[in-house]
Amino acid sequence: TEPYECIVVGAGVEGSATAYYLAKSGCRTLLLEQFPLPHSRGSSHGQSRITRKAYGDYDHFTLMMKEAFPMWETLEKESGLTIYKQTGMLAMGLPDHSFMSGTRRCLKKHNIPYEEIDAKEMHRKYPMVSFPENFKFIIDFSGGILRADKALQAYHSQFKRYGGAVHDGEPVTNIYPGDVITVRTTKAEYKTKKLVLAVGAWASKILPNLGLNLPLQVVRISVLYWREKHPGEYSAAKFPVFYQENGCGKYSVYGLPSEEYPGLVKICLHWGPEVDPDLRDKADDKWVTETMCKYVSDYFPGLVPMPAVSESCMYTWVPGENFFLDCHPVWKNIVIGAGFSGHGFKLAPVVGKVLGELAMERNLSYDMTPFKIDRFSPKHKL
Ligand code: PYC
Repeated sequence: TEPYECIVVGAGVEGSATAYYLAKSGCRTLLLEQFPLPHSRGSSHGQSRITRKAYGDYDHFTLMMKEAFPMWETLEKESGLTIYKQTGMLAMGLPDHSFMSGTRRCLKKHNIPYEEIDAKEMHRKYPMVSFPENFKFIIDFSGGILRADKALQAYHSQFKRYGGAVHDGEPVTNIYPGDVITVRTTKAEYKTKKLVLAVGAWASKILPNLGLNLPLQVVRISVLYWREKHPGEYSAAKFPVFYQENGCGKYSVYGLPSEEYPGLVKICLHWGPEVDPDLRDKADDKWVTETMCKYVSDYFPGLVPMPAVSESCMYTWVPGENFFLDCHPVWKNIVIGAGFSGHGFKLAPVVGKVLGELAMERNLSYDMTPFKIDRFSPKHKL
């Protein structure tokens, strides 16, 4: 049979967005996923993710988010599914904290509507939380919730509608690079002209086989849900999503209103123990729960300070939190998307577009300097 024009490995949100972009651009594409879909073993499962334009000092992510918002809207229209719910996004901290000053500067520079309030106004608007008096609060009005499960469903349905094929429950066992790449799985052998690897936490295991030893660290995230003492007090109608850089010492904290499970608010530490992605739930995360119990008890008087539900997820962390979006340094027809560092979901439409542009050798929509593979070690040993 004719080789595929492109194979995308990994049907998490980044791979699925890439496959969608490729199929929509007329490229004959196969999307391979190791687990039967849908599954909760990677980093794209669950029902909610934060979206926002506030991005500290990262101008390039704010610019990408300006395009991601209308792209999510297009996906909603195409699929008929509701993915985004606006709640606003609250950033809090000391006024001169780098995330606060960076966010203020960046939102102003890019003409993004926001409001900055002091503790008194904060207490008037959101009496259900109690942060220190010397804190400032920035509300990015664009912020809100992305319904993660609906987003994946929409990408898969639209990818298929544009002619793409999804083979799930089919792990890749070998990749043989060349002008035509051979991809062997547990079930078949495929030929393709272009390959996109968007394998999430498994990048740490797969990329070294292609000579790439990137600084990727996989951590387990405890996704914790806390019960409201008065049901509805932290509902999306009353309370926004929030992100507090360094909310717990060197670790950040984020949260979403009681929306996904009625009566339960999602508040999590933005870090966790290092894990092997195949042994995710073996990690000892007691310290994470203890840290978060104290945080919730200190700042959320309306929540029971013991988690009611605990789920798990993984981040694939890169120092500096810029992703890898680049071609393999030797085999240019292998495109890599990796290291989404716990903040990639909201950016998936743009990531998918850029990885698709790299695969199709199109002009790139963004300056890709921050995302280059060789930024850590220009000379890869291959
Ligand atoms: O990027 O806003 C974010 C985020 C929150 C939790 C994980 N990532």
